[in-house]
Amino acid sequence: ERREISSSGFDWGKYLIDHGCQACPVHLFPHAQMALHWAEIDDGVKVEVLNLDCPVPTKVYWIAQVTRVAGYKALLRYEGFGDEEKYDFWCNLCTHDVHAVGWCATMGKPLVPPKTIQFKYSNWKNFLVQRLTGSKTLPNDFQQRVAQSLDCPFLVNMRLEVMDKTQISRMRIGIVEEVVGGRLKLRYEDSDEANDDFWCHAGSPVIHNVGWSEKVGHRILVASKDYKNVPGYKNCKPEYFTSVKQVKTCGFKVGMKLEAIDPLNLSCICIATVKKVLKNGYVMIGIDGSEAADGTDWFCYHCSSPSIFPVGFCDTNDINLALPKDCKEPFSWEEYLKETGSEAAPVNLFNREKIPHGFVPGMKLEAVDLMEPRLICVATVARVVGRLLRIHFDGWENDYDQWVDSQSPDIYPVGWCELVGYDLQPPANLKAIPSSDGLALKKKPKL
Ligand code: MLZ
Repeated sequence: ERREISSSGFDWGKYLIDHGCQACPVHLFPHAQMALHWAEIDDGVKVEVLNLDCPVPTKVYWIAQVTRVAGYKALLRYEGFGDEEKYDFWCNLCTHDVHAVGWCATMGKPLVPPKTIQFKYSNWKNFLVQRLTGSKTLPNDFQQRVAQSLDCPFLVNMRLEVMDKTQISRMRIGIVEEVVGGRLKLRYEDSDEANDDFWCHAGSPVIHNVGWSEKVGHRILVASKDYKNVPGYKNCKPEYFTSVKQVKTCGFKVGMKLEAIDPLNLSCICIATVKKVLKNGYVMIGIDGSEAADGTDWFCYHCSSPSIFPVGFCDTNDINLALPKDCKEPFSWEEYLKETGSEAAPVNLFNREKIPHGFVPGMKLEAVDLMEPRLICVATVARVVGRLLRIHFDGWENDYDQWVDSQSPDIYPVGWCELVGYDLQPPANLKAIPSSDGLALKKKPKL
């Protein structure tokens, strides 16, 4: 049974504080909006923000200081409150009425101190001048930068090739139905079922330009020979898609063994076999033991993919290698290779690039449930193994965990859903924690 829990009411700020957790900083996500501009956004930055403690009916503003940053969100304190943290409030810097200091003066908007502390100073102007001298603020064009960072070349009704979610070994033609923050809601062109959609990020490795399958020798389901052009529809241009390292021949040979993230169970790294070598460095990989006889569950990985690993990777990194059902235990690669008469794919064929990143276990983020990619959920970095992350979905069993690359476009900073206007799935077990005003936050959903 599906549980739909609306994000309205999920309070990241309170959740982080109640659980004593940090959020992954925005600049760790290369595909995230504002990633390049976020390193400067730090404690002590001052902003102009709506004054919510003011009896006048018009919008007035006041200066506040960032006291903590969590993803796109910041805990703010109005100037004049000193060390008093009682009135601190969380605010998404990208979506709220937040501006650089000086914006009100430029726009002719009044700066009015909060009513609670109005009595504290008679000369507020002097106070502000003192407080603001030498302080940092947002860049002047902060709001424009946010707007620009939401630009995306993919437009509604454009066509592309997308992995068939019902048979991952082949592609189908997809049509962009919606674009949200760089994520695409795709509809299979040949499908007449309503709601038969597939969500993925514009930078996902499972989408390509129309014509890609034919070029690399991948299987594609098409309705007619003239599938490449449909009157009235534009195709997404090749340059819209994430580029992979250009390789002519990749060195992988049919039958070679390796370890790979199971595309149908991302909590497992499994024994896998190269089943087919396509062009331009793409290979079809089958998971040993779970292969459909007809190869319908083979999965296409580029040879530079960070989701395939040389034999021994799990052992070296103390990860449980998932074994085929009838596999002898304890498992030995040496014996397995002998028994199956196969060779291990040489280590130098894999992408061994070290990707420095700042993800640390325990950090919180928003992550796509790739088994149901419509869902973006409250999640935690559970493990870090080089560039690889194990993502845990808060409140869900560990079986739902997913191994993803640290540069995966399917993980986002705290506050991302709010920024792009998408529903965030709160933790499954969110208990009713009495909030400061005595109201229960949320009922525990039925399991
Ligand atoms: N249909 C699934 C949804 C699980 C969503 C979990 N997301 C982390 C189930 O209820 O098992």
